[in-house]
Amino acid sequence: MSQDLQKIIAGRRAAEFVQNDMVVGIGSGSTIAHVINALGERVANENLNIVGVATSEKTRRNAAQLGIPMHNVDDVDKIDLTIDGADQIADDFSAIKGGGAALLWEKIVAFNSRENIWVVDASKRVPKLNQYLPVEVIPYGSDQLFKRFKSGGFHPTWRLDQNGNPVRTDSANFLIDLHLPIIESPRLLGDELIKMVGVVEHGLFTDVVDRVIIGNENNVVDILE
Ligand code: DER
Repeated sequence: MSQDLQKIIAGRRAAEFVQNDMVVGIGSGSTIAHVINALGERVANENLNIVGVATSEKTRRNAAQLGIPMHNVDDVDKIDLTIDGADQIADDFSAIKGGGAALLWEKIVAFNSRENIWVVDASKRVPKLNQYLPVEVIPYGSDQLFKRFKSGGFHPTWRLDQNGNPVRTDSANFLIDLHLPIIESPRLLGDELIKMVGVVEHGLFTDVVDRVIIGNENNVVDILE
């Protein structure tokens, strides 16, 4: 089964966890696009009554175009359920997120949610986290921070757009991707990174997820944390 088919079946299964009258945090990325499509169909065909809270401007636009009412995170009392993707999910249910440049809003929405579901294709599951780690940084002083990452052995690269310019997040910050060997302790590394002056947030998500839905070769597998 292709990776995109795995994303589709996982995304549609995740959308089934959304109930009427929920405030739903809606993640970012290509897998979540299938969740948004499924929710849009339910709003149109079942009169599903929900309010969406976006984790990126792109998600806000896509969901609104499909008829999902979207509110800002500060305009709702609480988010009942957030459904998001991930770049990698380890056996201890820590994750690396931020491949889609939305990690800061994703983490804000996740930490203001009663329940979090991650939905991924099978390729995202790994024993331990070992892919590049996005870090969102304030532009002012970011060159100095980049040099500090380099001297600290974090093997940093700038997240650049197709024109070779630094990507700007929805909060107008830059992204520096760190290229590390296997991340043995995501919590310890996250605690180290967040203390560095100029770091806004990092893409290590620990102690967040309640349920992981994986599209695999056979069918969708629900795993409770
Ligand atoms: O940035 C993120 O964490 C997004 O959820 C995204 O990177 C997920 O990847 P996908 O496009 O394969 O769903």
